[in-house]
Amino acid sequence: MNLLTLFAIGLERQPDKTAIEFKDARGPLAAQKLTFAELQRQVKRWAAAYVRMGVRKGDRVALYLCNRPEFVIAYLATLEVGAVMVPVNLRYRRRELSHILNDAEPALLMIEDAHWPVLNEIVGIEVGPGLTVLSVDEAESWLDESDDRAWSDALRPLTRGEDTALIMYTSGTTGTSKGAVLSHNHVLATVTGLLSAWAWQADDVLLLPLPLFHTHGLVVGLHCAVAMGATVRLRTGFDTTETVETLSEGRATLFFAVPTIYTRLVDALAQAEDAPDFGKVRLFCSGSAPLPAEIHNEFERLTGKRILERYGMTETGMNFSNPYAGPRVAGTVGTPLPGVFSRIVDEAGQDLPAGEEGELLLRGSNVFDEYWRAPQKTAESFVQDRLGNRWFLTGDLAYMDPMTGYVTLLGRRHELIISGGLNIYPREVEEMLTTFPGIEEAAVVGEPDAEWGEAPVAYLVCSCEIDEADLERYCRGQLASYKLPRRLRFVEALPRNAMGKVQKHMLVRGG
Ligand code: MCA
Ligand code: AMP
Repeated sequence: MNLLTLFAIGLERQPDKTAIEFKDARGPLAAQKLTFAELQRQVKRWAAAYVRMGVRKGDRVALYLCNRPEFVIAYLATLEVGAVMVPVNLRYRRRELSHILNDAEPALLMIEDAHWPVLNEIVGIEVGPGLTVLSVDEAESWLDESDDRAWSDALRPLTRGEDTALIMYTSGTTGTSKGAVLSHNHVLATVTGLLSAWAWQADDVLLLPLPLFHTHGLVVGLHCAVAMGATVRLRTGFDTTETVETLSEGRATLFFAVPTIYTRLVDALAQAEDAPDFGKVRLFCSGSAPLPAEIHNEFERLTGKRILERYGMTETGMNFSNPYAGPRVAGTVGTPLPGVFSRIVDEAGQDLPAGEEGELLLRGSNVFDEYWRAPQKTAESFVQDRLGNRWFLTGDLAYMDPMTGYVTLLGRRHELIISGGLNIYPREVEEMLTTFPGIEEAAVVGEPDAEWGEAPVAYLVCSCEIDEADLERYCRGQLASYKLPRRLRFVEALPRNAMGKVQKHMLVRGG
């Protein structure tokens, strides 16, 4: 089986049903509706165009797109021709984009018109000239009339479960992001696990404001919906008012979000005159970062709905979930999803008894096999047990309740900062800061933040006075703006241990 054979079930069931209902949260894109049959027709057209342009099985097709129907079409067409989709975070700027394009070496990059300036700066300079770049805003100019009829199921190359479907870039501890290689089977494991664990139904309607370039929006949201033949109300981003309206009007049965979104909803609902009626929503899910117990309980008080918290990773898809029918415990991520095996081990890699804190290790058909072209990073990320099973070292510290088996995540072994569900690796920001004239050393740490969960703060050692406005302008040109330090602290020296290593724990305030 591959993802297309799973998606065909939804399509066969109800071709005339709306697959995607799209609305731009704040921008100029026109609202659209696509039935399953129309989606399939467009996918075939685009698949024919891809092949005409030389895309072959195993080639990478990168998507640098906001949430819009063309994202879904471009992705499914990629699978249709046996190619591999590489989603690129839309907030990424020149430096991050160049890295991914050089690393993944896509044959094709799909963009929007607004991205031509940055592409013109890098293609043929920082990125090889062999890359074909197409704007989805100009699709009618690069689609041929012949594409309407050129593609048929018979042309679809044989795609096995073990073939790669996605390469998803995840922030790297080394300062640059690395690509997690996910096969059809890996993604299928997560999707089929969630379809049963969360009781997905064909008449579900998912309100999805999360970006399709991350696992949460793409795999947990879009894939499950298409596989089930359910409708997605796709939004370009999160808007509090529109979300409350849609949910109160009973136009969604499912809502998936990150904790920052629930915090904003709680703030808005607490100020509203009337209690909202979210009666039609059968499931609110939260993931990607820890949901504060206070928000969990407050949301239930305001709406009568208990959020289901779950835990996943780009490398593994979804791993743990609170139960659909059963107690949803605030501050926990529940128990392993079907087919997921876990262990909690000490520093020496020895299994710990339930109730003790250690690193969480995972194994299962959802767990990726390797990072793209990075055998060393792959080797460092797995350990083998005596039976030869490979366990993925998640870097997440966890504790399992001995009575219930529910797992609580306690933090991360490494320095990762999670801001509003987005990962920030301090090393990447530090390396960029020290390229600014006058900054000699930089240390970036996460500090608690009421809205974002955590926010990056930079400690800087400088050889001259720094103009903060200049520095901000410089940083904005280099990195996605959510990674920019929220505060700068100028210090004489960074605290270091005898080995010369920066003692970051001495810098963290309020932790
Ligand atoms: C936006 N900004 C942020 C963040 N998001 N700053 C810090 N942290 C953030 N998360 C900044 C922008 O850079 C911009 O800065 C300003 O806020 C306004 O941008 P805007 O797009 O309007 O922001 P927003 O719409 O309010 O976005 C907040 C958000 C969004 C809705 C919470 O961040 C979001 O959708 N987060 C979810 C990401 C996600 O799906 N993560 C899942 C990863 P400036 O104005 O200075 O330019 S997958 C995963 O983690 C695993 C596998 C799992 O378990 O799911
Ligand atoms: P990513 O690297 O974007 O795939 O993010 C994966 C990381 O997000 C995990 O390793 C966890 O640290 C974190 N994460 C995901 N879901 C949760 C959750 N429900 N609670 C706490 N952390 C989470």
